[in-house]
Amino acid sequence: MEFDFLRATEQAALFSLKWLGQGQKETADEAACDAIRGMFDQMDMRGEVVIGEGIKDEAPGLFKGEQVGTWAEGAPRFDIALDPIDGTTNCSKGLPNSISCIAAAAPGDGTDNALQEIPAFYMNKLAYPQAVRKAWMADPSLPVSVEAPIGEVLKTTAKILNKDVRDVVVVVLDRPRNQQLIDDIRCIGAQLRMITDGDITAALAPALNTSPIDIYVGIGGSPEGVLSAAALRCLGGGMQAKIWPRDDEEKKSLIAEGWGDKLDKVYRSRDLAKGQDIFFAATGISESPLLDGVHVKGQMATTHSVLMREKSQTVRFLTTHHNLETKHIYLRSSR
Ligand code: FBP
Repeated sequence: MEFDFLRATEQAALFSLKWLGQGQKETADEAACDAIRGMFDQMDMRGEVVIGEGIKDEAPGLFKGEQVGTWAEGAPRFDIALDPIDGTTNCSKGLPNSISCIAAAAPGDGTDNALQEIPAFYMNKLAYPQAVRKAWMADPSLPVSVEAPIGEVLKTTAKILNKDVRDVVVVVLDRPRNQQLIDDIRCIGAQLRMITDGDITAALAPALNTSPIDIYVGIGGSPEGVLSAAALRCLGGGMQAKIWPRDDEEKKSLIAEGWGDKLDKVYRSRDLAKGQDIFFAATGISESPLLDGVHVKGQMATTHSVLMREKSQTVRFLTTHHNLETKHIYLRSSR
């Protein structure tokens, strides 16, 4: 079953590729959605989208509440979070850092969703490597917290990783709302790498042995936060996140919807991705710190993907060669 989630992100990457660099982000997103839906239609599961698209920019998408899979009797139940393209702007400009990704988690016996829906646009996030998570779990008084001053977080991280603060590499989404954070990181002398879009790969990077990035911090999309949390649970890294209302209007509407008592809550990865049997699959569209992009030569396309499972913490990186003359991409639109 988990390989079918990977096939879905592969299909999305392949089918949206013709839009890479073409300046039409909605069309690219639509293509990726069509390919994911098409693959879901083939899958014997009872899936429900709990985190879909559309909330941030009214993108065409797979929406919350949509039932996917065959829903055959006895088929496994999954709550699904997905981002058919994270980094749609990057994809439309042909810039690095666009991926297609899906997280799936089997709900437990309780009534709660296995993947936590967050009705706010943004969360303030802090993602860190396994060593930092373990040190913090052993001593929760350490200032490894999305609420702690960033200087303290970076000094503590440096100590745990046995580095100087100036060698700690921090990624932040380049947005005015993150400016104070950016100034503080510069002031403390850590290495700053800003990204224009696509903060799922940035949040996963600290937990990858292959990446020079130690910390991802700052305010980015909430759905992306839940997807990152699911993957970090598979990778053994950690994340904390707090709802960040954009303005008073959003704050009021969150309170009116009954989220008032959650505005001060610090969500850990296991609060955002709390199901049993969590999978995370992603395929690169353009190259990123997590995955290389799709390469095409004549009729052959090569995709680079990752498939992870929380239960065993097995992380598979897959390079797949597709013969475009014989490959069938299942699409919902041509069902
Ligand atoms: P999209 O691909 O949906 O456009 O998201 C890109 C992204 O950069 C996310 O990775 C990030 O979490 C979010 O947008 C930040 O939101 P905003 O662009 O509104 O600051």
